[in-house]
Amino acid sequence: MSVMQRTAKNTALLSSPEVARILGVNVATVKRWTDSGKLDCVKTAGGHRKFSMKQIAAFAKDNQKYAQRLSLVPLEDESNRHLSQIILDADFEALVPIVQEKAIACEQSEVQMILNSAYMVHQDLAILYDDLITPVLHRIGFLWANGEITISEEHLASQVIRDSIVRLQDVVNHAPAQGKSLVLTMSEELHDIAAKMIQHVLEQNGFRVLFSGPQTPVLDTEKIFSSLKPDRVYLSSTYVEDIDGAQSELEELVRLCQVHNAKLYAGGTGLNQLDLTEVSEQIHFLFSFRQTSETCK
Ligand code: B12
Repeated sequence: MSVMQRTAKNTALLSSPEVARILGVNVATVKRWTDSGKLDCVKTAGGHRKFSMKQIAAFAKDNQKYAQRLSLVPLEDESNRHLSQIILDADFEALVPIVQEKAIACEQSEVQMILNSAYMVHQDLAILYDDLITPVLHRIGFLWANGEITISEEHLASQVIRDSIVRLQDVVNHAPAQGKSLVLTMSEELHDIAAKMIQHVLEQNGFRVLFSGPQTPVLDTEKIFSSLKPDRVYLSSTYVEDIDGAQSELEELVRLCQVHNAKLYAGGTGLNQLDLTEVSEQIHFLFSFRQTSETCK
């Protein structure tokens, strides 16, 4: 199985032969480097050397000669060599159009491989979500609004992205669990990708998350508050059609959070449609996934 398939399959740890291929050396060299401490590895109970992408990235940083030929994706052609390099360089500006094209072409395993590799090298979901996934989704929305892709292409592409970020969770290192957060949208909301990303950022930071997903009937959540007792609530709102209905739901959420002593965070463009004057004191507004990550500190 190729490195690409393995990274796309969320196999977080690579074997010595795979690392040898990525670094362009033979297996004996990899073994020698690990024995001398030049290349970090973890050893399995059976004594086999295993490597995370982060360990390989650390090696590449200290050994520029090998960084030049580092290949996270198969080396067969020049475009893959380029892709490998921009992932390592965290060149998100260059990555965005590539991921967007692959999502529209429904190349799920390639999108997955890029996300997994980028995460394994950089280890920060909030950055990936702010600088890669959000711009990709915005571009997909723009192409649809401009009539350059059909609504069904937009559906397929956004589901490729959604699946990829969900599967990425298998390679994410989670801090030990603390606290309990409820992540929700309001009852008319079909957009749940931002909410998913909030869930992931919280989990990476060690929060246990109750994710109620799209179309949560907020007026019906009192029982959830009393039985599951979340200590934080994150509301994501992207699109509001029934303004009065959404306003009532927001006000009810503010009330429930006060009664049940839970902190309320909210973000998303849908909030721009609502009157926040009466409730702004009770809500912590968030504008990025980096900020969401900060709420965990
Ligand atoms: C994918 C998508 C869909 C998918 C959703 C799939 C899913 N499972 O989520 C489907 C196909 C279902 C869909 C349906 C619709 N969609 Co749509 N969709 C999109 C698209 C392409 C991406 C949305 C997304 O996830 N963006 C990524 C998130 C992260 O970005 P964001 O929403 O801008 O959020 C940012 C902030 O708001 C913040 N944020 C959001 N929530 C929160 C919460 C917290 C706590 C924090 C910290 C931050 C935060 O995070 C982002 C940071 O940059 C956008 C295009 C776009 N510009 O985003 C259109 C878009 C949102 N959709 C739009 C529309 C009009 C619709 C439909 C009405 C279409 C229709 N006629 O049926 C329906 C509405 C359904 C409904 N009732 O909700 C419009 C909304 C315009 C508006 N604001 O009024 C957009 C902008 C497209 C456009 N260019 O016109 N859509």
